Amino acid sequence: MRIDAVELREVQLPYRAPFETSFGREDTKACLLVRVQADGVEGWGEVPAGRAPLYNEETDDTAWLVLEQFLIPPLLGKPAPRPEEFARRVAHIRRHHMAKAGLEAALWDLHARREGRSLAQALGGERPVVPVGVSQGIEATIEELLERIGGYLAQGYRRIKIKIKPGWDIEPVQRIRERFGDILLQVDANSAYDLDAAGVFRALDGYGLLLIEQPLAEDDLVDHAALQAQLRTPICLDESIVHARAARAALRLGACRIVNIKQARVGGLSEAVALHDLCRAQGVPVWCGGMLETGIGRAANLALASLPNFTLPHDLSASDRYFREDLIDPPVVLNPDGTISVPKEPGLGVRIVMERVERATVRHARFPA
Ligand code: OSB
Ligand code: MG
Repeated sequence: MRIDAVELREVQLPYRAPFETSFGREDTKACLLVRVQADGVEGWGEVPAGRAPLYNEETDDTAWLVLEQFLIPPLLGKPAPRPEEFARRVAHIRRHHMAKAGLEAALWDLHARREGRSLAQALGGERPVVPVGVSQGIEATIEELLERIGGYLAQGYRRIKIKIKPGWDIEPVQRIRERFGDILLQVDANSAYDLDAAGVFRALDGYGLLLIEQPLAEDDLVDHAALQAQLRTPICLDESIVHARAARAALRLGACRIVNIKQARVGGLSEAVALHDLCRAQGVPVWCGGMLETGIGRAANLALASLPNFTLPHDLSASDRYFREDLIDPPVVLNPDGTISVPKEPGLGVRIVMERVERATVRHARFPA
């Protein structure tokens, strides 16, 4: 299977509602789509970097540059490498994990489609459906927050995660508990605090949260360990876990008890599977995080979440939680029992609607062999 061309697109898709975290507020999804074409078969991947380097150091522009200059050229006209082999070949290029992950996902899709098996099967997934929740951003008022959460619970979501930041932490949690009782609830600070704020987390410790996600700086495992020692609630790391080795260090230090896995953050699905396996061997539960992906990136995340150690509810919601119109049809839907079904068709297993992709495209380039 010789690679004939790789296509890059930057797409923009309005969110149904603005999404605010401790690092910023956005009302439009911006990401790259990668399409690999080889012998009449194609594979798709998503690079969920976004416009500004706020979640990590990457942006759509940096990812475009690294893909165009370093990741795509060695592939053109050559046999399509197995995704694990691709990951080994680009390991010497430092960071740029999301750029690598998008191209690797396209190679997984390509090979799985050609073999007629689903991506979930190719990755070693076992679950036909996965439990999911909603990640709820910061709102202008607590009343609006409660109204949104009430809506999600009514739709059947069984776990709520709220974004927190200094000044928006204990009170929203307390009011959610008052209004909705014993629901599965967790918080995500996206690194907005330092250890001087340990008192906030000791207070949150009394609310029976499933976990506290990334309270402190991305590169500060030592302080996370100091904080975890003061809490009963498990700390879960997201931004800090940039590859499987980071998780090994975090677990050895006692910096977390749960790991959020995002294939884009760790540089690809191969590394994500390695991270899953490492956590499984140590008895550490994992769940699948999200980057508000379009249906294309979400299909890859769903396949990954079907692996056996993905036991906690995921940040994978139905298409209509994110967009009025997703790039795939049929859209991702929530099952009545609060799960989402893992695609079974070959590859990503979703139908990409090209006219919607074209309409969302703001930049396009095709790199032929
Ligand atoms: O920290 O998990 C995060 C979205 C953008 C950047 C960071 C994060 C998130 C989410 C979205 O929480 C979860 C989802 O995709 O549903
Ligand atoms: Mg997070």
